[in-house]
Amino acid sequence: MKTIFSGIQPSGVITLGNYIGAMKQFVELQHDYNCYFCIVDQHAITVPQDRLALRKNIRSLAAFYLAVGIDPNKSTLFIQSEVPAHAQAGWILQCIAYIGELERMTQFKDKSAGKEAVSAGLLTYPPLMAADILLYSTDIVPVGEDQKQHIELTRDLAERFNKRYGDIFTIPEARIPKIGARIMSLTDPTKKMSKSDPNQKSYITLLDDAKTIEKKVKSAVTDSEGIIRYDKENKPGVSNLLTIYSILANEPIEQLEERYAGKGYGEFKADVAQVIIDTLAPIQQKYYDLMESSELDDILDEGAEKANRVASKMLKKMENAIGLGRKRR
Ligand code: ATP
Ligand code: LTN
Repeated sequence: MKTIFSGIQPSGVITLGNYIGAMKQFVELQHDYNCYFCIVDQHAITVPQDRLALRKNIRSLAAFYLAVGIDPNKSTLFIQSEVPAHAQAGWILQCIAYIGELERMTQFKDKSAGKEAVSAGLLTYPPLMAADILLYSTDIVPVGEDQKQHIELTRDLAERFNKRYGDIFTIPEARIPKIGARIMSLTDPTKKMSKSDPNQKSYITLLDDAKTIEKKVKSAVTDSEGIIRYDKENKPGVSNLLTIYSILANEPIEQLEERYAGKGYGEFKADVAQVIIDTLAPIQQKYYDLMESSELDDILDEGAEKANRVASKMLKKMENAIGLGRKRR
């Protein structure tokens, strides 16, 4: 069975973008692959985080993984900082990576732009992500479009390591959904929807209630043409809403265009909001039940134990290949 690894940062409440671009795939893939899903808290601290909020977001993300349908009997769910091999392997891969290639990462450029104090961790984030992936001999990494460049760098680092020190890493591949790989911001449909966007109106979180969802969709930026058709270049706002509707209702975009021919944005937006509300209601119900239970801690303990077993073996292989430490008897 092939192996899948993916991670999400506990940097805020999960958005509809995270759900459509990443989590929805995870749930479908877990039946056919050996899956590891990680709460990448060490990645989250590359930008400032409030201590209490971070703790809360970690637990909340774990509950979301389960609420959307990750089955702990099929998949391994764990917290990155509870598996020390990630940081250790991340260090080794930092020593394989070149500063120039890290500076070229668009996520680094975006997140550091205009900031006075940028942490070194923001620059060395991709080798840590490479460690996450390579420690589990991952074949496939399901992610949204924005992570493609990081997976390409992971492949480069793995190939460089293999060439220098011997073939120990599997070269992973990104798996990016054909539609929904980049859900856009509701307030600026030329930017991706992001949970750390300072404008809360730009995203829908998986915990938003019906009224909030209605309001946010109603005020989503569109255009003045008044026609509901998919045209990403000229109508990014309407195209984004069509994408969301199509994926959540499982209906082709062309069919939606036909149904809404001659109808106005008001009616269309009300229906988009309803589809989102209907999708999120059962997830929210499960989420709140899980947050109350102790089941969550048992699952995370078991996940960390399994991940530690697998990851520490690969870390040893890496250290042996390079010549770190002593030869084990
Ligand atoms: P942050 O704003 O803190 O950087 P984020 O919302 O971009 O976070 P991540 O934790 O970095 O989310 O991403 C988790 C997964 O969700 C990744 O696979 C990423 O590609 C995917 N993803 C994030 N935003 C979107 C989006 N707008 N559309 C589709 N997929 C997305
Ligand atoms: N960089 C990713 C989160 C992430 C990840 C990973 C995704 C960290 N480690 C390993 C896939 C595999 C992000 O910002 N979305």
